Amino acid sequence: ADEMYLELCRTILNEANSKDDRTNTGTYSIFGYQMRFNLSEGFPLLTTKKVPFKLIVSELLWFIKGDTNIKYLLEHNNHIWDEWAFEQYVKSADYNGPDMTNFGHRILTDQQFKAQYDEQMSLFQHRILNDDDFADQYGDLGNVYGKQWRAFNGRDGKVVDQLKDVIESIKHTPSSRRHIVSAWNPTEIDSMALPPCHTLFQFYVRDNKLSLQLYQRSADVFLGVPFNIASYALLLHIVALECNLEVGEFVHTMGDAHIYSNHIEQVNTQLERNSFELPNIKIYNFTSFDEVEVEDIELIGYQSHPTIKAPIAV
Ligand code: THF
Repeated sequence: ADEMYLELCRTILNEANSKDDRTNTGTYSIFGYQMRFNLSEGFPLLTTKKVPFKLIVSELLWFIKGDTNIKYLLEHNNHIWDEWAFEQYVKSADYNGPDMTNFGHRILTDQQFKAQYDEQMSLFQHRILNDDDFADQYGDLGNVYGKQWRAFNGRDGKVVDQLKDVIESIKHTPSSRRHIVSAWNPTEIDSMALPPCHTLFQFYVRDNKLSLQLYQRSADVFLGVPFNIASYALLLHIVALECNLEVGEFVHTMGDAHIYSNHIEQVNTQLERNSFELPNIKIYNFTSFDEVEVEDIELIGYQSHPTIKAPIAV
């Protein structure tokens, strides 16, 4: 798995041109790329840096439950979506602390501001966890993945549980070419904290094996992609278990695949490392795809190089 990923990094470093982006961080970007992971060879969690698997699990289970409020993530010590909820809060009339405009950039260069930000963020997290009304109002990211997967709003008030429906269709018409879940709802893009990066996925069944392909419109190769690979591989395991199928391949197709200019050093560090053997996963007490809990998922035999820290672009 690492080889596939490191090859993507090398390709971007060798071929990409610099490109401006929404976050004003600057990226090296290519358009159109595909990786394939055969899940029978092991679970594709990168070993050339430590990837926090627990965070991937709680984020995926949060999507599967149809939840869009970061409260669940905070209860699981998962902070990967905090900035997007915080951004909505500090832009609202209810926020009256120090000015947080452009916090994503300012925390990188201004120590004094970073201290103010940390304090405000910690107050914010505390309130999300302890004040239900506040959490309802400011913990919610809008109509993001969980909403689209489980309750996609369609024509004439029709609400579609795409994930449940696709599982039914895999069970009843495995050979179908319509096993699709779309997180991209054009009528609701303006009501999301961030339009979905993982736009659409499709399942495929052959020889009793279930495969999944993801189309990701925008791929943050250093921080996001290692999460995304493991997350969809885990989703494939869960759906395969639900449908009584073996796991096949995870195919990862990307649109704008980019390395942020402030991640280049980190990528070079990772490129110098040799991979370890892949871990495996086990899912215990399985009853139904949407009743899996964090404790039911075990990662076995994960050996990795150390973490490589990098700032997230907001
Ligand atoms: N925004 C950007 N710029 N990149 C993304 O990958 C991204 N995501 C989600 C939403 N917006 C995004 C959030 N996913 C980390 C990993 C995934 C994220 C957000 C943050 C991250 O910082 N990972 C660290 C560890 C973090 C920790 O330990 O708390 C790492 O080293 O892997 C696209 O899915």
